[in-house]
Amino acid sequence: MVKAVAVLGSSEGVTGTVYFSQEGNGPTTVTGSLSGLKPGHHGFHVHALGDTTNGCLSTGPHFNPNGKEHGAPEDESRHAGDLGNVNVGDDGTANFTLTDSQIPLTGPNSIIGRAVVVHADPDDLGKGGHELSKSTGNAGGRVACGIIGLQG
Ligand SMILES: [Cu+2]
Ligand SMILES: [Zn+2]
Repeated sequence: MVKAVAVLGSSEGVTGTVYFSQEGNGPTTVTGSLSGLKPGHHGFHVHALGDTTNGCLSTGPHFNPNGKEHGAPEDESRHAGDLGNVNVGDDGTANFTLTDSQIPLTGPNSIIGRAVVVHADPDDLGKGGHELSKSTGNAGGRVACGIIGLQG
């Protein structure tokens, strides 16, 4: 079992923790809790870089080792980092668990040392018809992020 964690923060008061675990070559389980967000859907992705020297802006584009277009987690064609949306309740918090097969914690496409990013707006999953739909899901600004590091 390989485990990882990202502690999210932002200048806008958003906080959270996202845990990752993977057994062998199986899918990765992602369990997160976030607070301080506006209610509704927020795009949630793994971005390519674990660099926050200029805040969440420095984390680069969506992690995309296979050169695909942006999509939904269940789509055949998607960025590996496309984890869809998290749904934030009226109290500004979200608690969620998902499993995904494109974000391993070992091997050449490992997400260790990259970043998780929460966006201001919903991810349209590539289907919004906006000029950014096929690259970012038009999910707006980056309101919180954290670097994914190994956990014991
Ligand atoms: Cu993103
Ligand atoms: Zn994407």
